[in-house]
Amino acid sequence: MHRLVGQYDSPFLRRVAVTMHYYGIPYERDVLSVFGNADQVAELNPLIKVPVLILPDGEKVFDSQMILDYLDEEAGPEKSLTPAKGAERRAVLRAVTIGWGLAEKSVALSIDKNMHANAPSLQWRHRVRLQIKLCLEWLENAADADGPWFFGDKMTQADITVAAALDHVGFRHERELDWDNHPKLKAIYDRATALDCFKAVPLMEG
Ligand SMILES: N[C@@H](CCC(=O)N[C@@H](CS)C(=O)NCC(=O)O)C(=O)O
Repeated sequence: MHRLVGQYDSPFLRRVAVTMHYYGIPYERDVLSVFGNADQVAELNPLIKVPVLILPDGEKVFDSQMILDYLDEEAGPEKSLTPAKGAERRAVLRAVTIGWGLAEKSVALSIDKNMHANAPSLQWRHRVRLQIKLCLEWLENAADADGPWFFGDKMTQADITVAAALDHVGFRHERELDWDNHPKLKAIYDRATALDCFKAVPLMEG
């Protein structure tokens, strides 16, 4: 059995978990916190980050992008949410990179609010907020005008990654996300989070 290490409040872990449900790859979870259980996480990943996926033979795969690469291979080319090659692959990975980066900035802002509440760097926070804003604008502009998914008729990893990132921004930094300015993203978010694979992985601490 695969073991997925981390908490469901991580947008990185969630995009992995949603993808595993979508591909029908079962897993058990080790609910470790990167702060509360830092020593245990460090034994699995020297970066002290989650998610970590432990394969049935004990191999450890970390960084969500590398885990998704492994899962795509397991799912096979017919079912893979990431096209195998060429311009189509690059387009999906480009959108995934911005969605993944949006998640990174959203998590960074949360950590900053928690750890530096008494001594915030306003200059740094301003920069992260700008990065979040620009990523949201980029994604809104890049999404297919007619939908229903980011790249039209076929759901891809872009939809899952972007929806997981939007969930985190909306949950942790509500005022950074004005849905009225992002109608295409709102439609993709609503459609993605209504899927069974998403509902199986609720955003929660733990
Ligand atoms: N690039 C990594 C980012 C993972 C990441 O930053 N996870 C957060 C939890 S949401 C974490 O472990 N943070 C601890 C830290 O950065 O020290 C990935 O995509 O897996």
